[in-house]
Amino acid sequence: MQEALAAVEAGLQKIREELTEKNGMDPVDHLMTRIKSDTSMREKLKKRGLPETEESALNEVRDAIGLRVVCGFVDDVFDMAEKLSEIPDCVVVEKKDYIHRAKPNGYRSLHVILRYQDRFYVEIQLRTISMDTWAALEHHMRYKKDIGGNQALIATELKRCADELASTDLSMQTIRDMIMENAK
Ligand code: 0O2
Repeated sequence: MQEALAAVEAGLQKIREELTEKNGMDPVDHLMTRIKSDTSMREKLKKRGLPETEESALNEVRDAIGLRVVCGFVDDVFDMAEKLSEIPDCVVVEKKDYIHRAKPNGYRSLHVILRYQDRFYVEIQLRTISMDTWAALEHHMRYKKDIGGNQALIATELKRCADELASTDLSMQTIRDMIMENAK
């Protein structure tokens, strides 16, 4: 698994360098990687009613190896995603675009599943800094067991924040486009 993670990370760095060279700006703010812990994998298999075997962990769960690419701007997310098929030994097997079609709770991100050397699935989550901030805070709050109060109001407010951040992302993209246009 470490080999697959390292290969995909190297592929992403190469794409990042190419786009930096082309656009004169680094598309990536930061990149995070993780291999799912044994406990977390067992919990996921149990939740899905799957046997807790290596076979299930490798073939039924597709995020044992995960990378998160956090970009400054929405266009950077899609520019990076478009090039993922260029990573050696990898095939894109699935794309879930929760940016153009956000989840009902407001979650936005682009998820791409790669298959490395026909052996491992690798999940890449690509999103902007704003989307990442919202996801991190929402995830943190979701796991607060003692969350009380008006659940419906909390969900509505979280969704409103996600939509406002998405609107800000679009404005920031427009500002960058104007700056780039002027710089030509
Ligand atoms: P963790 O702890 O982050 O790994 P699957 O991943 O196959 O079980 P699904 O729902 O088809 O299931 O996958 P999807 O929609 O691509 O989501 C996978 C991952 O995206 C999640 O992994 C989260 O990391 C993230 N995600 C999806 N929806 C939300 C959301 O509403 N809020 C936040 N904060 N993150 C989300 P895990 O395994 O659920 O969790």
